[in-house]
Amino acid sequence: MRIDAEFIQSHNGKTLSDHRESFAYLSGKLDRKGVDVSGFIQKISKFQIAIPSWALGTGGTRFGRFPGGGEPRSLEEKVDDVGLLHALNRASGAISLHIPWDIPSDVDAIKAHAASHGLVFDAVNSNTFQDQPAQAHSYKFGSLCHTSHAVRQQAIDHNLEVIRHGEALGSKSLTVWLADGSSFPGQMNFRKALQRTLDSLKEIYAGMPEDWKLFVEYKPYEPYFYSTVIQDWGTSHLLASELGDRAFTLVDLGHHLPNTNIEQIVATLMMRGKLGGFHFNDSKFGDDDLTVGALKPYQLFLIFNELVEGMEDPRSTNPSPAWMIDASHNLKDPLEDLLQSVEAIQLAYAQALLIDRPRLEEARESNDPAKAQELLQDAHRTDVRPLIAEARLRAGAAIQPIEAFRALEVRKRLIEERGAKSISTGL
Ligand code: LRH
Ligand code: MN
Repeated sequence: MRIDAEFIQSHNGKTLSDHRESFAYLSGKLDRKGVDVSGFIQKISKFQIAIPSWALGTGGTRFGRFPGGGEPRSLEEKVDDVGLLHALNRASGAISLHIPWDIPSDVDAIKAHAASHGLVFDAVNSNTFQDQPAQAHSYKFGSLCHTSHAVRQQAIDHNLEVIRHGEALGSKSLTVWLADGSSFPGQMNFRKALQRTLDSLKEIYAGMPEDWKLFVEYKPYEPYFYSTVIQDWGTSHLLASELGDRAFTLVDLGHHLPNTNIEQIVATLMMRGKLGGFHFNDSKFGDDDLTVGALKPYQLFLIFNELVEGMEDPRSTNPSPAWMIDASHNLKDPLEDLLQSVEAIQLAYAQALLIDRPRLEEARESNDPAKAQELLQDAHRTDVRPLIAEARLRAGAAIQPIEAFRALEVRKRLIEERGAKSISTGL
C-alpha cells in the first residue's frame, strides 16, 4: 500500500487555513524574538529519524500479545510500512534492521524498494540474545562474555555477518546490545566477563569497514536480574574508549534505573565525543518501550537541550548522533504509535532550538537558577506544533499525520491486503 500525494494534498486542504493562522501567529512571535523561522524549519526537515524494523507489528510481554492484524509479513512489507510513515511526516527517512529477523533475500531488490519510498538503511542490529534453530552453541549463559571460546567465536562471527549484510544495504553502523549477565550472586566472574566482552568486541571492531561506526548499547537489567555485563553508560564508554575512534555509546532512554539524570549522561558523552546515537522511547518503571514523550516530555526536552548545545558547539568533536526509535507497541496501532513518537522527538528538538542560549549561559554563570528555569520553560512552554506541521507541509507530507492515517483507513486496508492474523517478526 502507498499513500499518494493527491490524497495528502486533499486531506491537508481541510486544515490548511487553521494551520496557516497558527503558523503565522507563531512565526510572527518568533520573528520578533529574532528567531530565523525558515532556517529553523530547514533544521527540522533535515532531522530524519530511523524506524526500527522490529516495531512494525504488535509487541507483547510474557503475559500476552494482542496482534491487531495487517502486520508486515516480510522485509518488503516492513519497508512499505516505513514508507507509509515517511509519506505522512517526511521525517522517517530511514529503517534500522535487526538480524536475523530481517535478512534480505534479494539485496538489490530491497534497496531499490526502499529507495522508491525515499528510505535508506540506518544502523543494523545484531542478535546474540536468542538461539536460532540451526545454531551450534546456546547463548543461555551469554555470548561475547561466555566462558566458552566456541560460544564467543560464534557470537563474533554473527556480528561480522551482520556487518556484511549492512554493508550490502549501504548501512554505516552496527549496534551491539548484549543481554549478557547473571541472575544470581556468585554466578559470574565480573572481571573475566568484561575482559572477554572487550576482547570479543575488538575482533568485531577490526572487522568493520573503515567508514563504519560501532554503537555499544548499555542496559542495567533484563533478561538477567542480578548483573548485566554492559550495565551502564560508564561501562559502555569504557569499552568504546578501549575499542577506538569509531566506537561510541548508544543511549536507549529506557535503559536507566529510576530517576537517572539522562541529560547529564548525554552532556558527558558529547563532551567526550563518544555519543553515537539514541534509541528513543519512554518509560515509567523499566524498559517499557512506550511512545516517546508519552510520560516524560520535559526530560526529553532537557536531553535535546544538551544535544543542541553540543551540536551547535563549534569545538565539539562528537559526530552527528544516530536518531533511532526503539519501542514496542502492546496496545496502540504500531504505525500510529510511531507517528506519535516521531512528532514528540521533533517537538523536543524544536523547543530546544528555541532556548535563548546566551542568556541561559549568563544566568548559569551568575548562579541565577530561577532565571535559567524561566528561559528553559519559556522554550518548553512554546507550542511549536505549527512549525513542525509547516515543515511537513513544505515537504509534501500531512499537516496532521494521524488524522490522515485514520481518514485513509490504512490499518483496515492493510488487514484486507495481509489478513487479520498476519504476524510481523520482531519482539
Ligand atoms: C534491548 C533493546 C535493544 C534491541 C532490542 C530490540 O532492550 O533495547 O536495542 O536489540 O531492544
Ligand atoms: Mn534499544
